Amino acid sequence: MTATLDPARIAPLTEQAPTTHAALLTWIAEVVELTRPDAIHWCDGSARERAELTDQLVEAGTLTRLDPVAKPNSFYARTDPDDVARVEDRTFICSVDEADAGPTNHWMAPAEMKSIMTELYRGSMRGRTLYVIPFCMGPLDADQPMFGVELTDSAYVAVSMMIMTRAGAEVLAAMTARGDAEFVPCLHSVGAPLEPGQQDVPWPCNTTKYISHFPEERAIWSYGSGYGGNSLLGKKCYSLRIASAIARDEGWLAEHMLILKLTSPEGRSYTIAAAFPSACGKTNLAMINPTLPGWTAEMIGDDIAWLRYGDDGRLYAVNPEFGLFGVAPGTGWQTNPNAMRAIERGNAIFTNLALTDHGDVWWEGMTEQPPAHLTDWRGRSWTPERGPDGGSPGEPAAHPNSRFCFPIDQVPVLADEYDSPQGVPIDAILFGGRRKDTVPLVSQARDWQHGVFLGATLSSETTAAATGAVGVVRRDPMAMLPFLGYHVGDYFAHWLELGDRHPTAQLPPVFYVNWFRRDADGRFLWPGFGENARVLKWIVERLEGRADADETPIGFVPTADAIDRSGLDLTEDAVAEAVAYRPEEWRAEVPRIEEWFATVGDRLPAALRTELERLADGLG
Ligand code: GTP
Ligand code: SPV
Ligand code: MN
Repeated sequence: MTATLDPARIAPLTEQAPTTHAALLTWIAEVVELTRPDAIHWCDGSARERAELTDQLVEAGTLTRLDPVAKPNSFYARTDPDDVARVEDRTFICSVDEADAGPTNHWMAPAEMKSIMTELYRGSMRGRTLYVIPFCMGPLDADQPMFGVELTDSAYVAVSMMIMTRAGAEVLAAMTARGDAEFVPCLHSVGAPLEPGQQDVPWPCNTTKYISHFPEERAIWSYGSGYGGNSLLGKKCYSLRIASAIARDEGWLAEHMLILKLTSPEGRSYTIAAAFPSACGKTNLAMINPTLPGWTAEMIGDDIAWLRYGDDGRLYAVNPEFGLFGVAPGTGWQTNPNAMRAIERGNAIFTNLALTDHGDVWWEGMTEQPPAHLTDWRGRSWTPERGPDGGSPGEPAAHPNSRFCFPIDQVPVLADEYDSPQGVPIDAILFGGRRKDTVPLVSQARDWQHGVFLGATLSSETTAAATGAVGVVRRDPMAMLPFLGYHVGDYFAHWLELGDRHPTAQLPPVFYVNWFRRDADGRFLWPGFGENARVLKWIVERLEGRADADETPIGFVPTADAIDRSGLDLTEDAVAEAVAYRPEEWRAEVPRIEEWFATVGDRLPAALRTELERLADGLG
């Protein structure tokens, strides 16, 4: 429902609102007063609404409709070239006390941030429509549904949030029915007001960007960017940064993890939660098409997991999201056929890919050979030989952080439990990173404390998922470095003490994987993707107490013959290279871990220092 606003009078807003939720109406009135939109639209989440909004976005030049036969009901968006990824240097945790944001977050005092952003928001929605998006992270029939409301002046954000979250009229009704339920207010503006008669640009945004979180207040203010994690505020901002602060207070975990259900040829099922940094393989593992006969894999989540205790003392995982916002490059019929099938079903929004001459999309890795001609992600004519007009020959046609976005129920291997309000009990936790060397294909922690140490010292090369340099090794604790809502040392303590939060706690075994180790010529030592099922098989055999391993100072490492090579064109020596534990590499790693722990400072739990000493002693 859209209503035009008289800027001098807020009353029509509340009179026409499809809710009586008092706190929500008060907040919206304040935002309208401040940002001065021309109209307000209450998102109901209907198919008709999606058609209206996508039509408008096509008209505005933000979206291009793709060929309806190849990609039904699907659209393509090209962003401003300066708005292509999360902006970690513009992301702030505005805790009351600076010390609570910790050494890994940018901080500003809440009052100071609010005064700066209030001035930015003043009149920032002029000439635009304010979209009200009531949403729920996780199932609506949970004991405690996790509500949020995003107010945004971007229709692209509105249609994307409708895919990524449970959102619309049903959520609003549930909020009202629960006696004006509490919700996380999420304010977003692209920061590009329009003067009367001013022509809009296809991708409005602002060079000034702030992605701000108020963890005590449980509120989010975002300004200046229309891109993914910066603007779809239910995702990283709510479900990780704010939720991690809630989880600490309530005794659970909000993690950057995929959730995967695996069934062995004997019919035994196991559920795995795995934390890898951005663009390090979560979506691909979540949708794995196992190459080992008899194994099946089903997806529950591909990016975020909320882990809470069940009555039995096990950790149960819920995927708070309702859609996928996945890295496109590298996704093809060979690597991720399940994603390709999901995309073929349509209803997708693609961002920063290349366009074919037939109104379809293409990206590096989709097919071995690119089409003879494309329009690249910046709208330039592109050929495989010359690259883009005005650019250089090697330049990719799709941006390395280009993304597909589609509803979760289009995943052909979706597990029935994906929508379960109780979640699914977790049998193993995996950590993983992108390392050329040092870290073996797979290893197993000795116990929970050692597992927390592996997570706390996780390292990975930076990727295009965030702005800044790519390929630089950094510590990315539990793959949460950019997503922690509080002090990293307190977060480690929370993980270590998790077992004390339930009388019969049964914490799962922890493993550490690295699909990205390379040989001297820079080639991957391990084929990855569907072949990762062989590593999962070893993990399952460890859970069942059946697989061989060597005990080393970094934990249990498989013997080369413990990894199933049947049907794989790889020698045992090659597998030995991939799984090798090399003490000299780890000796070089110890001072890097020491340096990282020094950064964490005096809130580093002593148990982690003990684990580091144990590693150093073991290495001799
Ligand atoms: P975010 O959505 O940013 O959190 O990323 P993600 O962790 O879901 O990563 P994703 O699965 O999208 O993979 C990122 C990139 O790594 C893609 O280009 C993949 O093709 C590539 N990749 C994923 N799994 C493997 C693997 O097993 N081996 C190799 N070599 N590459 C992989
Ligand atoms: C990530 O960067 O980890 C993502 C993409 O999953 S974004 O939604 O932009 O955060
Ligand atoms: Mn992610």
